[in-house]
Amino acid sequence: MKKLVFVMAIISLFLIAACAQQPSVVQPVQEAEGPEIIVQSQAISNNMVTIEDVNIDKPGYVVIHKVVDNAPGAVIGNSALLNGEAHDVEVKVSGYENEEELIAMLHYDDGDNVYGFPQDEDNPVTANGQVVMQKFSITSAESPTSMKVPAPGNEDVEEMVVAESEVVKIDMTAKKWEFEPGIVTVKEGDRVKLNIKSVDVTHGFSLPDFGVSENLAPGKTVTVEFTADKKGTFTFFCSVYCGSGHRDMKGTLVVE
Ligand SMILES: [Cu+2]
Repeated sequence: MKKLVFVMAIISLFLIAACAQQPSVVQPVQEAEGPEIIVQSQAISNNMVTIEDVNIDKPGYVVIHKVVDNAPGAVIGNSALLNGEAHDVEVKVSGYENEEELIAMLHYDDGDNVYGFPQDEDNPVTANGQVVMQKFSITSAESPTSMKVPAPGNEDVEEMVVAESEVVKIDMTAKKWEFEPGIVTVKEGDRVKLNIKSVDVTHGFSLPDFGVSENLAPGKTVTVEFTADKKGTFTFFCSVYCGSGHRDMKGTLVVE
């Protein structure tokens, strides 16, 4: 009899253990629509591109690329996204032209809340094996960044634009013998962060009007920071001899 009680006790213990290990009820995962991005070709002003619809399954970014050889090229702007859907997301861009084709692409944030790729692992979002991106065009712009000239007698507008200063992060590539983008447009008062990567040999990045001079070792991303505290058009250039085209390796910073 004692033995039977003992056996029963053991069996109950097993039963209790089995119950305890039963996984808590798993909710069927809501079948979310996959990540997507919808953007129309558009006329833009104030350097703002509007993305009609986005859907992303983790926090990330909508990133605007230039189109180079029919593929995504340099990044000219990004905006952070929360997990989920969003509509009419505005992205500040710099260095585009009228009629230019651009690509809007989704990237995930790697957890540091700062966009960077590939030096930061904010990788493109893929769905069904494809990068989630869409090409669109700037149909016309009131004031393309690369050609903006302050209109005389339009000071009010200029001042309103200047009021919204912020940190502007721009990814730039240095290679024989150009900087991409070659024209960077910011607003007076902006804190500018340039993430510059040389993709071939050692170059330099010199912007003497803002006291900036850095060496760019190949394959490394160097961040250059300055405050655009004066309006005007300034030249930046390669300061490390890099071959026959070195003297022409320059670009323009426009501070509006
Ligand atoms: Cu050079």
